[in-house]
Amino acid sequence: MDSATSDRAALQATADNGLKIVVVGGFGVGKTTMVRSVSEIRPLNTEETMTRAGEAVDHLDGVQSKTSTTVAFDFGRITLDARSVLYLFGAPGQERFWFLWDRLFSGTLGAVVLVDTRRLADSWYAIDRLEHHGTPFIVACNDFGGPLHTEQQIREALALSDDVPLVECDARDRSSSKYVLITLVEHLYALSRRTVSSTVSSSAAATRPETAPEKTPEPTP
Ligand SMILES: Nc1nc2c(ncn2[C@@H]2O[C@H](COP(=O)(O)OP(=O)(O)OP(=O)(O)O)[C@@H](O)[C@H]2O)c(=O)[nH]1
Ligand SMILES: [Mg+2]
Repeated sequence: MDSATSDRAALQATADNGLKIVVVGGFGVGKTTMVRSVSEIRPLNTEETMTRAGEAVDHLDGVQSKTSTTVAFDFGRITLDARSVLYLFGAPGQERFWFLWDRLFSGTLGAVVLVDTRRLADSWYAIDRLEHHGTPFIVACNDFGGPLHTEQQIREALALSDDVPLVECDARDRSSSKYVLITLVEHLYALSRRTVSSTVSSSAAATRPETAPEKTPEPTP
């Protein structure tokens, strides 16, 4: 098991605002790769070699070349500013580890659902769990050179509503992975602004008098 602690940028003492983000999705869609490419510290990975013993339970369709898999989670970190830090958790993708997801989602601000467009159905469960938890998410299609689908086809296949951002990325590329995280943070910001404005307008409606003030009669000429 490859585990490592930070060997680079130390966390500033002023960083007191930790924001938890989860990267989730089906088996082998590139979750560990994304956490690795974007983390400013050497990430903690829990990768284990895949053996023949797992052949009966692991679904290797489309990912036959995979030799290792995440057995717990990946962990990385990105400093946003002097006070705010993103903690990035990569979920394990194999079905036999899905029981860990619900714990991993606890306290999560938002999630990235990574998708391999050759295996769209493998992402359904992740979306289902996030919706169940009410965790906001965006969807990022990782570039495996899969079949070209239109945005509309992907939205239909994943039953995504129009307000869920859908982007393309290459998880191996740091700037591409950063772009995905920025899209998620912007989405969370937009959602929080929407919540604040709807709270303000509903409390304004609650304090408004129920009956309109009586009209003063028009003076007769
Ligand atoms: N072509 C291509 N390969 C990628 C990309 N991202 C990841 N890979 C490769 O896909 C394989 C699986 O990547 P991982 O990051 O281990 O996938 P994972 O989702 O963490 O896998 P599990 O934790 O086992 O579910 C690795 O060999 C990566 O090098 C990408 O954007 N394009
Ligand atoms: Mg992994």
